[in-house]
Amino acid sequence: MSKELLLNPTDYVGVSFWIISAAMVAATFFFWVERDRAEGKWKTSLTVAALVTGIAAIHYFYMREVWVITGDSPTVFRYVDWILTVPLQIIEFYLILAAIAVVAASLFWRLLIASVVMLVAGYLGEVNAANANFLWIAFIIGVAAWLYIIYEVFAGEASKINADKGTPGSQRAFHALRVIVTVGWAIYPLGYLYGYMGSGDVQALNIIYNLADFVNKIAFGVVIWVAATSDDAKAKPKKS
Ligand SMILES: *C/C=C(C)/C=C/C=C(C)/C=C/C1=C(C)CCCC1(C)C
Repeated sequence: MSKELLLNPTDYVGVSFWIISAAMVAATFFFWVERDRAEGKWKTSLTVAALVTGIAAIHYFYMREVWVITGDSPTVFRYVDWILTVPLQIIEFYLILAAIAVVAASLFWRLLIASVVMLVAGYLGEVNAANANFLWIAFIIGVAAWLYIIYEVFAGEASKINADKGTPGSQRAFHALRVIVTVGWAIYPLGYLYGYMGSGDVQALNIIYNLADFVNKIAFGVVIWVAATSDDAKAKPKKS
């Protein structure tokens, strides 16, 4: 990779950092303004959606610069972004449940700890990528933590609360968020596998992670926005 000071228009990875920076800023503005249209407790959910894309926008500016100047993966900035935004998304899940029922704080902590384990394992794997054994062990630990989160939202306490007490709006949001955590989040471990164990291609790794962030941060917020601004968001939750 040649060293550059300005974004080269033929550097498609660099351009993807740039376009996603703009999309993150635009999404932040959108969620922020649309907050006015949401009812009661949904307002906080839209605020958190805006925080996620806002934090990501700042990291994307930096990541683009690291990429353009060094030609290397901006691994540190990427994981600093994830360690801030993934827990915020866990808070989103929890807020949706808490809007409809009394939810044990321990559920929140279990999801939070699992997400931190997933990211710390992934980070250690990536910064020690020269060690193939370590790369695999980190991957397996990361995937195990991710599967635990999936279990919790499909079969555990979180899913039961939602099935029993949710309003149609909150249930739709919860279903869509489950799809994001399962299908959307799956892009990340696939990127890790392909980028380190498959092609060893730093460009592919960054394109895949960038695409994943675009989907998982912006679509995640849009799902919340749909629920927050739909008419039945105004409906009262069922009494248990
Ligand atoms: C906004 C950023 C998000 C939603 C980041 C999510 C990241 C993941 C779901 C990462 C998952 C990984 C594994 C499941 C295995 C180990 C490697 C990781 C960290 C890429």
